[in-house]
Amino acid sequence: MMNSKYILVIGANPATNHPVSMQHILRAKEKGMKLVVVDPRFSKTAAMGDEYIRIRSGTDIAFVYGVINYIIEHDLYDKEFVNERVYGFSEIKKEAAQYPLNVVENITGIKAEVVERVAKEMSAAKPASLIYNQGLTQHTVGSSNTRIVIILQSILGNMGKSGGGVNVLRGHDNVQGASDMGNLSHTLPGYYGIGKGAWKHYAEVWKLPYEKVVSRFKSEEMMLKRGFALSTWRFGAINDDFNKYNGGDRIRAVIVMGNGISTTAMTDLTKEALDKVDLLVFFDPYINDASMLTTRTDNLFCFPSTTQMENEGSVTATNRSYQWREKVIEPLFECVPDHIIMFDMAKRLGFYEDFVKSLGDGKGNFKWPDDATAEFANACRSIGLQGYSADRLRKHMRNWKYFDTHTLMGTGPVKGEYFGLPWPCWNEKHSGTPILYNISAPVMQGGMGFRAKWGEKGPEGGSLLPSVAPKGSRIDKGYVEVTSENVEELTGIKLSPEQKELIKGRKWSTDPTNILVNAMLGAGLVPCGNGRARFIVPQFIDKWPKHREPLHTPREDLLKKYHTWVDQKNLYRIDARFESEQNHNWVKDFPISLLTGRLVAHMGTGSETRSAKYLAELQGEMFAEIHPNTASKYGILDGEFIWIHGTHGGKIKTKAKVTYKVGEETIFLPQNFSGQWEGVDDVYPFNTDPYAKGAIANAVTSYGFDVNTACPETKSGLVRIEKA
Ligand SMILES: Nc1nc2c(c(=O)[nH]1)N[C@H]1C(S)=C(S)[C@@H](COP(=O)(O)OP(=O)(O)OC[C@H]3O[C@@H](n4cnc5c(=O)[nH]c(N)nc54)[C@H](O)[C@@H]3O)O[C@H]1N2
Ligand SMILES: Nc1nc2c(c(=O)[nH]1)N[C@H]1C(S)=C(S)[C@@H](COP(=O)(O)OP(=O)(O)OC[C@H]3O[C@@H](n4cnc5c(=O)[nH]c(N)nc54)[C@H](O)[C@@H]3O)O[C@H]1N2
Ligand SMILES: [Mo]
Repeated sequence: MMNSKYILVIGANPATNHPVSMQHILRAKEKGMKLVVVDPRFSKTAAMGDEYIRIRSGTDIAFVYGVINYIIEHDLYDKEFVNERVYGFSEIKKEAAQYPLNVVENITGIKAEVVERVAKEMSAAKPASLIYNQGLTQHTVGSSNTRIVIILQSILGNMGKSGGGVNVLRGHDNVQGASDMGNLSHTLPGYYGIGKGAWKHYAEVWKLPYEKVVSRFKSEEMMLKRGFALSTWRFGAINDDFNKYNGGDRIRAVIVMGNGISTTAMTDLTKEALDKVDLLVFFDPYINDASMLTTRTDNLFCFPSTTQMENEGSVTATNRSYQWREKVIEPLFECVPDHIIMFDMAKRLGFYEDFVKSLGDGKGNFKWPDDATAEFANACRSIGLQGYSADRLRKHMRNWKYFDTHTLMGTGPVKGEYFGLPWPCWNEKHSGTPILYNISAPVMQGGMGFRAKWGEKGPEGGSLLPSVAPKGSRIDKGYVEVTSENVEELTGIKLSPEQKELIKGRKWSTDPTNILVNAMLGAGLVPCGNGRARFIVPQFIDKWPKHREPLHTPREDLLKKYHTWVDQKNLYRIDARFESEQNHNWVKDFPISLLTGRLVAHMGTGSETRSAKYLAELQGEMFAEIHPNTASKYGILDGEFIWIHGTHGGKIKTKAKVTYKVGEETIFLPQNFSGQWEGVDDVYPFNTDPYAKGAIANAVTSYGFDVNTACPETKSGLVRIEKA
C-alpha cells in the first residue's frame, strides 16, 4: 500500500480498526497518494482522506458498476491486462452499461460528477489500490460486493502489482489463520471443501482409514453436508422445521470457544437458543457474554481458557504472512490453553489416539506446537503451505530486523525469503509470495498467475487460459493445474517408474511427496496452473454481481427493478427468507436506516476491552450517532436517552450523540457494547460485570443473510426511534 498512487477505501475504516495499516496508508499519502473514502458515515479514515463520498448503505455494486461503465465507455481500462488475463469482460461490460451516471446517482445518492471523478482519477493512477472490509461483506449481497471490487481492479490492470490489488483488512488477530485452518462449516483446512475427495485427503493426512472418519458422523451423507453457520445455528436450536437438514434433530448442545455470542445479528434469537439447548459450555478467559443473556440456571459451564499471551504458535496476518508467536507468560491461575482443552475433550469422547495419530511418533509423543505446524503444512497444499515449518517461521520472527519493512525481503540469515513466507510457499526453498498473481517475478520468487482451477474452457465459451505467464516459465502462456497425467508434458521432464508409482492418481494439492509441485517449480511453472481471472461464476445465484436492494430498504420504489432473490432453501441448514422478508414495506414503520461498526478502544463484543479499566475509561458508554436535523425532528438533545426499536422485535435504550458524521436518514451504533438488556443493566452474574456496559447493537439489527455465505446483514437495517 505504501507504493499506491490512489487508494479507494470502500466499506472499511482503518484509522479506527487497523491503525497499523493506516500508518502504511498515510506513508503513501505523504508521497502524494490520493485517499478517497466511500462510506455512509464520515469515519475517522474519511477525516484523514482527500475526498469523502457519502454512499447509501448497501448500494456499492451500483456505485462500482457506475465507475466501471464510465471507465469502459471512455476507454480508460487496461486493455492489455483484460485481453491477456481476464475472462468474462463482455458480460461485465453489458451489465455495467445498465448503470449510467444518473441511475447510479438515484440508487446510491452519489452525484454523477463524483463517480466520473473517481473513474478518471483511479484509472489514471498507476497503480491504484482498493481497500475493503465489513462495510462490504455484511449485506445480503456481501459476496457479490467482494467480487465487484476485484472486477474493477482487474479491469484497471491493478492486480498482481505492488501498490495495487484488493486489500481486505481482516478482523481479529489471526482471522486469516482461522480461515486458512477452515474454521467454518463448509470447508476443511486449506479451502479443500467437504466433498469425498477432500475428506479422503484428510483421512490420509490424519493417518486414519476413511471409514474411521466417516464413523464420527451420523452417516456419510451428513459428513458431506454443510453445517450450520454462526448466524444460522440459533434457528437450528429453536426451530424444529430445520431438523430435516440436521439429521432429524435440533441442536442439543453448544460449545463456544472464542466467540462473544452477543455479536451475531438478532440477539433475541441467540438468547432464545441459549435458553433452549440442553447443554451450554464456554471456554473463555473472560466471563462470556452469554452469562448475561441466558436465564437458564442449569447445565451451563464456563471454563477458563488462556489468552494468546499464554500460548505459542503461528498467527497469520492480512497479507498471508505467518508470524511465530512466543509464549509470554505461563498460564495464570487454573486457565488452560485451548489445544489442551481440545485434547482433553478428545480423551473424554474416546478418540484421543486417532486425534493425535498424525503428530510426532503417532503414539501420543509429540512436540507442541511444532508437530501441529508440520501437520497443517503437510495438509494445506492447496494454498502452498508445504514450505512451512515451525523452525522456519521461528527463524523469521527471531530475525525480523533483517527484513526490509517496505518489500518484506530478507537479508543475512534470511536472505532471499519474504517475511513470514506469505503463501503460497511451495517448498522449503521457496521465498513466499508477497503479492498474489504477480507475473513479473519468477515462480520460485513469488511469481504466479491466477489459479487455473476451472479448467481450460470458459462457461460462456472461450478460453480460461491467459496468453501470458510468470517470468522465466517454460510455457509462456496459460496451462492447467498439474496432475500425474500431465506432469511430463507440462514440465518436459521424465519421471522414474518409482516416482510415477508414488504420484499415481494425484494432483498437486493431494500429492504428499511434493514430486508434482517440485517438477513444476523446476520448470518455472505454477503448480496450480496459470489461468485467467474469472468474472463469471456459473454455480452462483448471480453469475456476476448485480445490485439488489437490502432486505430492509428505505427505497421501496427501487424494489421493482432491484429486488432480492427468492427465498432460499437450506442455506447453511435453514430456509432463509429473502423475497418474503423484503416484500413487507418495512420503511413505513421503521423509517431510519441502521448502520453498525466499531470503536477504536474496544474489540468485538468488548468482553476483554470493557474489562480493562483504562480502555473502559477511554470509551465508557454506548451511544447512537444521530444527525442534528433528525434529532431536532424527534425533540432529542445531545446526551439524552432514546429508545431504538428493531424490525426483528428487539429494543435498546441508549444515549443520543448528535453529529454530522451520519446522514439525516441514518443512525450509527457501535457493535462493541453489551451488558444491558432492554434498558436493564443488572444482568451479569454477581461480581463479573465489566467496567463499561451498554446496550447491544445486535438487539436491533435486522433479519437477513448473504446468499452465499450466510453472513448477517448487519450493515443495512431499519429501525424506529423515540425519545426515552
Ligand atoms: N478497535 C477495533 N479494531 C477492530 C475491531 C474492533 O472491534 N475494534 N474489530 C476487528 C474486526 S473483527 C474486523 S472484521 C475489522 C472490521 O473493520 P471495518 O470493516 O473497517 O469495521 P466497521 O467499523 O465494522 O465498518 C467499516 C465501515 O464500513 C462502513 N459501511 C457500512 N455499510 C457500508 C456500505 O454499505 N458501504 C460502504 N461503502 N461502507 C459501509 C461503516 O460506516 C464503517 O465506517 O476490524 C478489526 N479491528
Ligand atoms: N452489528 C454488528 N455485528 C457484528 C459486526 C458488525 O460490524 N456489526 N461485526 C461482526 C464481526 S466482523 C465479528 S469478527 C464479530 C466479532 O464477534 P466476537 O468474535 O463474538 O467478538 P470478540 O469479542 O472478539 O469475541 C471473542 C471472545 O473470545 C474470548 N477469547 C479471547 N481470547 C481467547 C482465547 O485465546 N481462547 C478462547 N477460548 N477465547 C478467547 C473473548 O473473551 C471473547 O469472549 O462481530 C460481528 N458482529
Ligand atoms: Mo470480524
